[in-house]
Amino acid sequence: MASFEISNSGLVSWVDEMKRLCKPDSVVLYRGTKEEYDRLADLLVSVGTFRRLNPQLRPNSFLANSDPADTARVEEKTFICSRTQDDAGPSNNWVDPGEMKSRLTKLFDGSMQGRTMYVVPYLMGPQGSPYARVGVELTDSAYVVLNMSLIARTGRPALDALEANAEFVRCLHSCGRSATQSACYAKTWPCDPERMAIVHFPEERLVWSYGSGYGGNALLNKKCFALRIASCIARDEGWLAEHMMILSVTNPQGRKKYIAGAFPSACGKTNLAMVKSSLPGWRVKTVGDDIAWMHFASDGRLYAINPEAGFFGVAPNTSSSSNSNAMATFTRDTIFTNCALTPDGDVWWEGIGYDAPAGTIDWTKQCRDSSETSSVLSGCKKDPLCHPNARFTTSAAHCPCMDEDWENPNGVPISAILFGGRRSSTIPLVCEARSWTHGVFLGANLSSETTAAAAGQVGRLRRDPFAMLPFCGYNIGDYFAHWISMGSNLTRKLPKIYQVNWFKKDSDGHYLWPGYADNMRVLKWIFERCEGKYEVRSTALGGLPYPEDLDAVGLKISSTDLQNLLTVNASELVPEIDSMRNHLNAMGPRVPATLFRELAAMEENCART
Ligand code: GTP
Ligand code: SPV
Ligand code: MN
Repeated sequence: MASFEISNSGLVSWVDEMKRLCKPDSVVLYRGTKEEYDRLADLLVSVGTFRRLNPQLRPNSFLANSDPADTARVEEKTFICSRTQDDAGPSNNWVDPGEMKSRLTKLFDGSMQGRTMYVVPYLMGPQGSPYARVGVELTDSAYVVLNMSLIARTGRPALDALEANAEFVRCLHSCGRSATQSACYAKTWPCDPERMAIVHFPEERLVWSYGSGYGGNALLNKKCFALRIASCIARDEGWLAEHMMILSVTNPQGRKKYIAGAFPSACGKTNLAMVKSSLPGWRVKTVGDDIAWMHFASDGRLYAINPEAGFFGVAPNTSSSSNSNAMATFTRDTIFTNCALTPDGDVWWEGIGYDAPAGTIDWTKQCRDSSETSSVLSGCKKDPLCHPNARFTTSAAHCPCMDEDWENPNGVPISAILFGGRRSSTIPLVCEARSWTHGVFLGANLSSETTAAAAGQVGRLRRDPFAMLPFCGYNIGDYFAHWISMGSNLTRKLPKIYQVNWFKKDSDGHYLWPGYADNMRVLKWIFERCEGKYEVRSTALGGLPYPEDLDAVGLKISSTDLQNLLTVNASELVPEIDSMRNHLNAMGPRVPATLFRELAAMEENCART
């Protein structure tokens, strides 16, 4: 370790200990330089994990195709091993930390043999921000190193902080090794699907992840640190670590407001954060697309930083018409995972806006033997060519719509908070909470039809409180109480809270709302509500816009459909209330009584209308 020239004694001894456990062939410090990035990318090309895309079409970009058994977060294999089961709460898998350590020690023992252990220091948050935090990931995956290098601030800023003996979150990751994995995938995408375990020890600010090389299972800075561990730190220190995008809206007069929004995985955060306004004179810019760390400052306002430095975004359905800013961001220097490959060496996915050229190879065909060389023609095969959770990994530096203040060390002041999910019925396009506590009630009951971002069934309705069900690192009842307490200081200027739903469907199963650029119309109404404009129509769910107040100029939608979007139907609310009650009960005895009072009030309101 002396060759690392790092004096942080905690880091030196931890790396030594983990090296003795995992037994890598060598240990390499990643300093975040372009030379190291290029060298590792070349290495991944040489072993077949990466395919270099056509440099004329997509300079310095790569396609990786994962083992089909390792394509998304594995929630059943994710654990919060706090000292007591009560502290993990009813929404998390829990095993006694001592027992889990001894189980995992067996898996990590020698797991890096024949591989390099990379030491990746990174900073979460803008350089110089008092709210930024340091993490170090030890990983045997060069793919992980390169992804982290695009989405986090690796190298210098973190090394400087470590030299100054900063505290850091320890993240250990190994792809592991499965006896049953096919030889070709074992070479290009090592993993151990049968024994995957993504494990958090919150009191120790420690993460151990074994057996998966994909996304949030392996890029431990993201969900593991910035949400699960950070939510525990935030509870202890009085701030919020949230699964939220952050954007700015500027009106035609040049006034700007910042809005944060929690939507479950693959429910529209990236698209909203980068949205191109459909309304003349209105402009949206991006601060972050997935995670917000928020604190109340001395002026009483809530400020947010984006702890990340890039995007790990959903590829399918990203097109020049749905998200041209994302398309412009990943024109170069990007890692694509589980997309299809065109014959001219570019990526393709369903919903990219044009047909797959003849000879396009689907995401599973990357690793093949001589008998399996078939290329797939668009339309000849039922299965999608691109995996539904295929992703692009790219740096915010290339994004054309970043807000001027996205790296402001103090963060940006939040005027409104949105909660949204995929609900084909019941939930209107937008609805305003009556108070902070009512907003917390709406957040605590947030629900969505499940998506491909997590392994398991897609399209099943589930409650996903604050879009944090898979990411809250402690007892969810305590988390609700923490949110309520954040709003109980009367000197604070609290953001307004809204529930939104871009996904309501008509009886034929078509989306009622065009979404994407037209979501600007909802942002405009919210922006102007924050300035005291308009009245709301009071319903059992909250305050709805009067249809004439929602800017519909140029909107191609019938007045019946608009009416449908801006209505809450009492007959739908009755089962909704039952489902909310079941959910709050299932979240255990630590759910604050206030939330049950909100539920009772809603039930009364519903009975009256
Ligand atoms: P994570 O990265 O998993 O946290 O997802 P996310 O919340 O950032 O979701 P993202 O913006 O990537 O969107 C996921 C999927 O929803 C994509 O296929 C989008 O095209 C689709 N989507 C996003 N916004 C809208 C919308 O307004 N309407 C409709 N119909 N689909 C949308
Ligand atoms: C999510 O699932 O919410 C993501 C992708 O943002 S992952 O990083 O894999 O968790
Ligand atoms: Mn996410």
